[in-house]
Amino acid sequence: MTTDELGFDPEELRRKYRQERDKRMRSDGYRQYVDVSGKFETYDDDPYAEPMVEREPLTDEVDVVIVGGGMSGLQAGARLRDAGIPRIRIIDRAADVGGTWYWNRYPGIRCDVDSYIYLPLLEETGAMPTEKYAKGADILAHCQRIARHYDLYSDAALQTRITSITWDEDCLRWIVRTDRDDAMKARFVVLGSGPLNRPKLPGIPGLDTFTGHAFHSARWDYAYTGGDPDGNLTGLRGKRVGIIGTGASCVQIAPRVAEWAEHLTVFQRTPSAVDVRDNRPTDPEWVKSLTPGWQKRRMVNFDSIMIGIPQNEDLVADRWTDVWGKLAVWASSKAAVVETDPQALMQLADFEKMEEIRARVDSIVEDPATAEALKPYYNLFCKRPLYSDEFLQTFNRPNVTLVDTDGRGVDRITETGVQVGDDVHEVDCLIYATGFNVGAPAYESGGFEVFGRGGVNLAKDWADGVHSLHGIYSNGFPNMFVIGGITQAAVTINFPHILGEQAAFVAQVIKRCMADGIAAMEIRQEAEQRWAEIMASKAVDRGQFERECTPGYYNNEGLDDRPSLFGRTYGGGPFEYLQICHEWLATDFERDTDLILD
Ligand code: N01
Repeated sequence: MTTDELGFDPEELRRKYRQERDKRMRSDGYRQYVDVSGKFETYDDDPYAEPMVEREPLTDEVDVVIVGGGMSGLQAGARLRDAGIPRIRIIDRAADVGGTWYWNRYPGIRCDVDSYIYLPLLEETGAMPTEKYAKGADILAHCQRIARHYDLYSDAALQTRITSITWDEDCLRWIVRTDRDDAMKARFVVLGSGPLNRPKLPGIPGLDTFTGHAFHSARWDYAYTGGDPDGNLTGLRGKRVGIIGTGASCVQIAPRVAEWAEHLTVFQRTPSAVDVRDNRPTDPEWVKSLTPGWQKRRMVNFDSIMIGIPQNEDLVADRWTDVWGKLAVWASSKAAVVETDPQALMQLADFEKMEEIRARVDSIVEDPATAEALKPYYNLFCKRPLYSDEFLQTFNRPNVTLVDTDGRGVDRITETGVQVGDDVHEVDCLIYATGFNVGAPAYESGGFEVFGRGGVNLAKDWADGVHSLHGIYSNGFPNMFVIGGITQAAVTINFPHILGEQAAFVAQVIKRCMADGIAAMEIRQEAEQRWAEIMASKAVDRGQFERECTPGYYNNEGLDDRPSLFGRTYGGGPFEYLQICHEWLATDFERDTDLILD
């Protein structure tokens, strides 16, 4: 097809994408970021908690300790309750359950996945979100609802930071130690601390010299800004505010801050792809039409479309599924007549989609230079696609400035502001919307150590790569299960769906062990070896795609030789993965495990 017929020049776009990527490549990769520890540990303080409730150290024994009260831990708790397990203890350093939705309470926060599939256990708890894209506060409330419904609060240990989890070979129990001097015993441990747990700061020179007020977006300081997640940020009146980072968090924060700050400056390294959100209230007629099992069907329908399995109906019908619909249209279009290579066809469809997103910037942002700077030049799935009907509009306000760093990032933080090139932009308040150490294993993001059989340290044991069966069970660590570990498991855009399925598998295993008097179950090395071979045979070569991408956490910041975030997952997709897990439990559990009876 000609450039005129396509409406864009693929070669010119390819050249431009590479040029933009090359500007952003840096030799330090992930090392450019700083953890919220040491001299930056106050960035990790909990701004939401009431004063800590004193309690005696726990030295009792429970059936299961669940590490983390987020979407993994809550679903594990729910499924374990369904399985009739009596003593379940969720441990979380937060003062409540909710995980990512406990910590992230910034103004404007919402989920950008359809709430009717994102919020788990809706039918079980009799809940229904009020909007297609739920507010963060509503998701947190739903997490609390799950905890109440399944009685997960009564034995929970909140505001409790685990320091170590050690397998005691004499009593065949895990000993869980915490910063509250607890030394409790647990027959089983479920690690579910989530991949978006640990905030990261940019390693910008002068980070520690700023004398104004600064915080990370995942620890919003309402004591300073006033207001709540709906806005009303009266504390920002008369203040000059800077936001560093233009990912999913900033896209939601900036419109609210702009309403209250005297001036907002947004510092951008790479523009996000921001598509239409089109949020709407839940239709009561649609709710009446639902029949039992509707949520699971909707989840499966969404995930199917997202991995290219044709469906008669698109139940979610949003911008996520629209992209894949578009690819299908392309596959049957006249472009397909001249271009039969599916990857080349996909690339053309991606170019078209991104042209649409760039045209949207022009149609909204009035200042041409600002509009140009806000246009993303990379393939759609190089970074997480975003959805907002307010973010781009924010740059038309007189009190908002975009400082585009042309891919370099901010040069320096000074005592009073942010330096880009020769200009210092003075600010009173600086908000780091710079994301998380995505995909860090539970022990790393949770800041504790795990010692398995023979005192083996999990961090050292996995230093050269995770060894597991299904990303859930690991040799050397009996009675321990990982939920949401990503590596060697499957992922979907609707992440809670996979977490829920993994939770159900783990609950089945624990139920079986308890019913059959199995004191310890440990996966055999041969089983891990077999899984590693299956993983290798199913590996999808994302190398070419990811090398062409602008750097980010999806592609190890563009340079690492380690497998990327998605490169570490099961390549056959979520449905194959779930079927394998099911079949393994039904047929191969005994072959693949060493069991010690009570
Ligand atoms: O973080 P991010 P986030 N100078 O890592 C920039 C989920 N989530 O908190 O792109 C200047 O996406 C960095 O620039 P660049 C979701 O999975 C979901 O926004 O690396 N800027 C980038 O713009 C999401 O993906 C929801 O060039 C610097 C930003 O910081 C994940 O959480 C809402 C810089 C970090 O963006 C994380 O999102 C919120 C520097 N030196 C979050 N260093 C919803 O469901 C880094 N940056 C809606």
